[in-house]
Amino acid sequence: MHCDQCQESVKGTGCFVRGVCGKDELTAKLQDVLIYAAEGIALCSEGFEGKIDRKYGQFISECLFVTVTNTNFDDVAIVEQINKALAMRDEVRALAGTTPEHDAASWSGSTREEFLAKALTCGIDSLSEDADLRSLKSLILYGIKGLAAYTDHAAVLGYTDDDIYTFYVKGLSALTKELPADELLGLVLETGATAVKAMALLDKANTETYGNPEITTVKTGVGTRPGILISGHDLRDMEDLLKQTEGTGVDVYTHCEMLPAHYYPAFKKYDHFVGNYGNSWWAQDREFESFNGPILMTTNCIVPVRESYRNRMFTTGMAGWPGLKHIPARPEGGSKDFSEIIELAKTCQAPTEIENGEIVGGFAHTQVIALADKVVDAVKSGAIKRFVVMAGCDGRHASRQYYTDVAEALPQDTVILTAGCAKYRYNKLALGDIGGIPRVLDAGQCNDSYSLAVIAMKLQEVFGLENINDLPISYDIAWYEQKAVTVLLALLYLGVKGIRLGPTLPEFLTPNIAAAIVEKFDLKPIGTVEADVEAMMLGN
Ligand code: SF4
Ligand code: SF3
Repeated sequence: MHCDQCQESVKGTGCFVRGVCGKDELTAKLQDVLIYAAEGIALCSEGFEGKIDRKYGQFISECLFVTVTNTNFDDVAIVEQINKALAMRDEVRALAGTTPEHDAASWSGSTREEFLAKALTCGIDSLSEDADLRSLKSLILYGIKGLAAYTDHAAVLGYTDDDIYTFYVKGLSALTKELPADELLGLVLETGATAVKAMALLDKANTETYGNPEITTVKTGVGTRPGILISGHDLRDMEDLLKQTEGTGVDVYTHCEMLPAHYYPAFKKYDHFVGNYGNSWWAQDREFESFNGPILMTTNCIVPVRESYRNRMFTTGMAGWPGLKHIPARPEGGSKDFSEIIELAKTCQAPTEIENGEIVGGFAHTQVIALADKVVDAVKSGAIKRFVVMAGCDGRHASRQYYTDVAEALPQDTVILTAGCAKYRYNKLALGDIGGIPRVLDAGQCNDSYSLAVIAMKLQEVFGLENINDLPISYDIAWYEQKAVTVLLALLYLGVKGIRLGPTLPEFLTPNIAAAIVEKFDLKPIGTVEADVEAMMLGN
């Protein structure tokens, strides 16, 4: 195996023997083959000038999502997905009536062993013999993986954008071709453009389905009834679970990236939707243990499952862990069936309390724009000197203490705009408010980073500025998995310059490619807390 797609990859090399995330060699290889099978569908779709049928586009979203860090570790499920992908590829090829030259369009296999043998020739090292070209292709692939996850969430709610599927064809088939660096760089930017489309689509899907997020206070303590803990990013699963638990005597709690579900008007009517339990994904093993009741993982991030809660943990959608019960997809027009989880919850003890406080959030673009007058007045009067966007992912490394320290070190006249699980590094600190505006404005999940871009564009309009970089906004982004790569590419595409990225720059960027991106976009690695806070306050 060779995997370097996340921030926690083994330094200097990527993961070769076993992932730091817990992904073993066989799973990693099967995931490579699944990507290769998706590339085959893309290649065969070129015959239709990229106008891929939605059925295939949506299926590619799912294949890519399966391979996002910490989503699916279940070899049986991945083998099944590869077989489906090969069948789809053959279907598309037959419709096109021609077979592209590349092996991805024609190889065959059906067993786990055949797929593992295939993996020897189709991992990330096969993308190119040239390290810089391979680096650019990796950036495109990881960007597409992240946007595929967002596109899948939107599709679950019935929202699609054919341009995104058309880009899958272009972007994924490009990975199988020898292309010059400038063409690949163009595709990197196109990935950013498509990332914006995917996030805008998901924003529309979420807000039209569940309403616009509103300022909300979420409790972090527990009640006396048994509970179900739901994690990941899938709001439709949240809806199904809340409906099915109503009147059962079972409470529902969010974990990690599901916290923002509390901000949506559609979910506020449920009295048994009581609060958020715990912190960001990497602390889940301890928190799932003390939760006492069933846990439902709707997407990433799963960490290696402990025996103590294995028999009360479930996956659904693209998520998977070997041996865990997987709740099947919802039938056309119907709902998923969570009755087994609910019955199990009734037999469990109430959660053990690990904290008892509050988190305030719900500052997606509509809510912030509703406060625009107040915000603009505060900027004009000097009460707010600067906004610092600290969105992105959280992770295990101690070096991420940097983000807590920056949040604490920023002057009182700054406001932090956040989204994604990165927020857990500072969203429980008592950072106060500025004339009633909290100093941490949480827009929601990682995909809601789109909201932060919308807010920036709105402020640019209100202040009559020509350039988005003239706003008093600094960007200090944390990344971990591929959705954060997508968010970063989206921000770069929107013209945002001077972003700080940490805790380290991606391993998959070679020095040459990193230097090219740094020069073009003024992207910078994080430095010390003191130096970065000082520089940001000076607009650097
Ligand atoms: Fe390593 Fe990250 Fe890949 Fe897991 S996802 S194998 S930690 S690079
Ligand atoms: Fe977090 Fe996994 Fe990326 Fe959605 S839950 S942001 S890391």
